[in-house]
Amino acid sequence: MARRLVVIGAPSSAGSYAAGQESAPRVLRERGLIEALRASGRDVTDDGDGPLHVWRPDRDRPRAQNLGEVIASVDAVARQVGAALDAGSDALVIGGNCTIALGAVSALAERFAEPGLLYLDRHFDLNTPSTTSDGALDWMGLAHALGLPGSLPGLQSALAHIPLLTPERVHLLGVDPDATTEGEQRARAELRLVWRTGDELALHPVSETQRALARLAPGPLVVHLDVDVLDFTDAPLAEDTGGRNTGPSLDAVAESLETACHDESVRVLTVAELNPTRSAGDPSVLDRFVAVLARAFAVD
Ligand SMILES: [Mn+2]
Repeated sequence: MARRLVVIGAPSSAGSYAAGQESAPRVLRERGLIEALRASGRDVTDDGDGPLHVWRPDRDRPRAQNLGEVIASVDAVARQVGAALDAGSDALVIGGNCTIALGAVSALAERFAEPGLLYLDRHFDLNTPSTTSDGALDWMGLAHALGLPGSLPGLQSALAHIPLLTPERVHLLGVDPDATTEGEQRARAELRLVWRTGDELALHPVSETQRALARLAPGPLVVHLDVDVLDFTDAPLAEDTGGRNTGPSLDAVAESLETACHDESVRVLTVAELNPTRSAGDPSVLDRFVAVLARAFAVD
């Protein structure tokens, strides 16, 4: 029998370049997310939202903007996911920024010995305030999970362990190797991270996902989707508009998510960096995305 599913909103764009992602939980609910998940056969509880934070420039801390708000969002996700796990449920977390993955893995790490993370993202998210000047914490999450030099102690102290993850417990899919900083390139080589490109994910969404699940077995696992992994022309959902005509289609990512979420080891799916203003001219993509999430969790 399928486990129950708890839906959690993390309406924060504190770690972003600008406002927008904080409205994703509200907009997806308005487009029928909860009803679609129920229609797919799951016993769904909507646990509501964590703290609302709208991005604003942080002139006091320009290279780690809105750190306190980012930590509060990570904390709230960890608490809400933890409660879902304690009730024997799976969780779907709608962000928000990519840092929500830290909260989800942290909740698993408080309860299980060796959680893992399957990370679908155009980026490595291995930055720290010393490797990028933009100050957006939403692409510094994996650096903090892995405990890279330059990590912020305040953000790390919100995690169940330091480091939260070892490189062996992480698998990245959909990366654009050109969309990295020099610091990320050094870190990924030193850590020997296992990663596949967006082209590889586009061509082989099922087998690449199966390979990742086999490598990370037995879990339990968080699957993280930054919607910037998608070809922006096919599915204009992401804050980052750079992925035009590159990366997997929404159909390909749907196959990957369906494969992952039907695996017993996967307990949490986190969805991040969805900025609803990006699809204002093509709002049907939001309905397509809701359908993809429902298909991912559908009971066979
Ligand atoms: Mn990204």
